[in-house]
Amino acid sequence: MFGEPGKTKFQIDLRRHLRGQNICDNLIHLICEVAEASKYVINAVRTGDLGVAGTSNLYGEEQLALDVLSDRIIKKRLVHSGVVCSIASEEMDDIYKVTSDTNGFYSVAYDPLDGSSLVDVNLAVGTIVSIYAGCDLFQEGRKQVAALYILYGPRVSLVYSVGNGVHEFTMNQLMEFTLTRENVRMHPNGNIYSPGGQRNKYSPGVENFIRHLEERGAKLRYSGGFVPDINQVLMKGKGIFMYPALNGSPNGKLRLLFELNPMAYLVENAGGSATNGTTPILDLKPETLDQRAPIFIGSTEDVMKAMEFVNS
Ligand code: AFP
Repeated sequence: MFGEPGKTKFQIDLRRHLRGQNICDNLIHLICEVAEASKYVINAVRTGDLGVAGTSNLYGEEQLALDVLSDRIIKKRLVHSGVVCSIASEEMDDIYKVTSDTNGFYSVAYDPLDGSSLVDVNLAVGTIVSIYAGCDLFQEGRKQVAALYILYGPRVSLVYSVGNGVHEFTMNQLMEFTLTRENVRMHPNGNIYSPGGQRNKYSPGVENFIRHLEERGAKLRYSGGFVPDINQVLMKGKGIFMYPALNGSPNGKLRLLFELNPMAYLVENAGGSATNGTTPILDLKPETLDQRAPIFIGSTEDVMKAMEFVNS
């Protein structure tokens, strides 16, 4: 797709690749602005203060300084991008209205530093971004026009889709994102599983599903970070991540706007599936900012099998 003369795939930078996606310039600009902001988040993660910021977010969770700092970095970039009308962040209590101008503008829902509690034990964390056309952030996930994440691991990678395949970029020594995987595809089933939450709170159906996976020889792979755990399933092209309903938490833990919709959009665009156990994640109607849902996401046959067990 990008066999430019004299350029190998690995020299294709993010902006050049986006220009080949038949999307409007404002969306290209917005995605590149998020990529630029991630460079400042990286610096904060690598060198920032882990002290508690002293504030708490919508969910009553204490905000680490890094959460607050990362949120400030990304929000500032979005506000000044000139193409965003509404912003929602997992770290903000309400939607932030940038402008009432809606012509050609976008709405962005993001988790600035998902898994931030893992930074002080040096595990991978990430930024998750969901983009809609117009100013309504309560659209079904299937109406996203783009979704991306940046994974701050041993290497820094950026994975995006605008509905035309899923593509991975890796940051080089000049802090440029260059293409490393194009049109990532999921196999119909896999041999790894990521079981979120506490197993003693699983339903019998989920317990039986996990036993089925283990009898099939599947291996448990779970870091506690949504971005690295999903990235593993996506880049290996197989397997399933789940954060199911738990006894006492019927909607699980993960947030629909900031975590589930963008990851479901990416995995479906790679040929995988994502469901809450009965309905595709992307078809759920968001009603509130803090809405949560159970999730089974990854290889389609594994997700379908999970639904069989959960609904048996
Ligand atoms: P934090 O952002 O509070 O660290 O939570 C991370 C997360 O939302 C998501 O990244 C993980 O998949 C999930 O929580 C892990 O939750 P458990 O620790 O309950 O398995």
